[in-house]
Amino acid sequence: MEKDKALSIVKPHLTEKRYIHTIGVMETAVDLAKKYGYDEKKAELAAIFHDYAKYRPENEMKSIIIEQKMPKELLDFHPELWHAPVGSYLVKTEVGIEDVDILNAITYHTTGRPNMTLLEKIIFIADYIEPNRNFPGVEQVRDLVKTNLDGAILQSLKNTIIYLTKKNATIYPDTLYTYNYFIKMKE
Ligand code: DGI
Ligand code: FE
Ligand code: FE
Ligand code: FE
Repeated sequence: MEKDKALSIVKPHLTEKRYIHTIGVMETAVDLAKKYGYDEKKAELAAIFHDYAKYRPENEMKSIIIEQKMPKELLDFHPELWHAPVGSYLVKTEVGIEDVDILNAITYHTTGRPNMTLLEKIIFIADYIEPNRNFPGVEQVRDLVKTNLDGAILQSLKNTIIYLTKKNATIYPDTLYTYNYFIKMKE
């Protein structure tokens, strides 16, 4: 699918701010695909659709998680996590994107997972560092990504885990598994 077509499909599903974020993720993902040697068009498409389900009503997402037999555990954690796997499902069923690499990059863009593919890594970190983001520590991650993609992901996970613990939020197991995976890789 062409970029302009994809953007016109996703736009009505997003707020203005989220659409600007999506453009930022798209441009960052294409840059990273160039840098780390991945299909730029696939990275572009995955980025455009990564937050497709961000504004779906919680009850709709919940039904999809149950009906599609996604991990039930999701329902015990914050609904903010649901838009990633549900988005992947809706991008397949509503938009007609069948590419499993793209669908997995959408599914895992919020928590990551151990053994991420290059595309999953690109979308995960592009979502974190795109130019409109201003989390504490994002500059350090932007620097790291220039030389060390895995190191940048690990740092972003550390920042997210610290942020969640400060809020007394629960941490989804995949987030911790992903963190553990990248820590062990350094050993
Ligand atoms: O959708 P975006 O805002 O672009 O970014 P995202 O899909 O990475 O989701 C970000 C939100 O999800 C952010 O507020 C942090 C939260 N999050 C990430 N990992 C976890 C988490 N929330 C909980 N409760 N547990 C997690 O493990
Ligand atoms: Fe998201
Ligand atoms: Fe993210
Ligand atoms: Fe996002």
